[in-house]
Amino acid sequence: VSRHGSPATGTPARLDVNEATGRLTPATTTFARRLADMRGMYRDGEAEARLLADDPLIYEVFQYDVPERTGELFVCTTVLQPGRVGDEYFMTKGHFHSRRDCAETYIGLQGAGEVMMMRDERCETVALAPGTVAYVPPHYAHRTINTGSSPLVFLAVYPAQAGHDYASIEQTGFAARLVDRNGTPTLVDRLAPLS
Ligand code: PAN
Ligand code: ZN
Repeated sequence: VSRHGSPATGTPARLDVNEATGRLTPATTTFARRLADMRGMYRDGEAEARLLADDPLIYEVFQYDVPERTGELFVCTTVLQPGRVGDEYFMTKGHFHSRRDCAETYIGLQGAGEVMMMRDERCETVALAPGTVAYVPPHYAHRTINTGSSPLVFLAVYPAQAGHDYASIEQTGFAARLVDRNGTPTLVDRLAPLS
């Protein structure tokens, strides 16, 4: 999936965000990730295999592209569906920025979830909901997790030169996972036994 489409011209623009659906207009790149696009990222392989029969939509991204040069900002929305693979909540793939010195902000619009951030194999989470902003500092890998029962919608703004390093996360994952333990989102080690 290509992360970037044709860049907008860099002229003043007004973007409309539909806070209910998460759709950003105009968006010059949109992409969706289904479970099959993130095989192996959830802990419970049997639950994953069962769900793959239907291959549910996990999330969609609507992005307004700008030239990828220093000083420009990408703006995009993400709509992350509610659900679980086994006891693990639906989540984004997650990534480091290729340019590790680039930060990001997430602005919550709908639903409830957590942003997991990791540096040097240590994970922490920050809650994301309407009216909150999660700040992702430089050097932190980041992934969003929907702990609610409706879509989690948020707006992201990040430097145009940031780039996305998915490979590091595909190889080793995050050091922690967010799982449902009797209805409570609980942070566990990535290798914690299945409940
Ligand atoms: C976000 C994410 C978006 C989808 O826009 O790209 O939520 O997650 P993945 O990129 O991990 O699939 C962002 O952090 N951009 O830099
Ligand atoms: Zn990012």
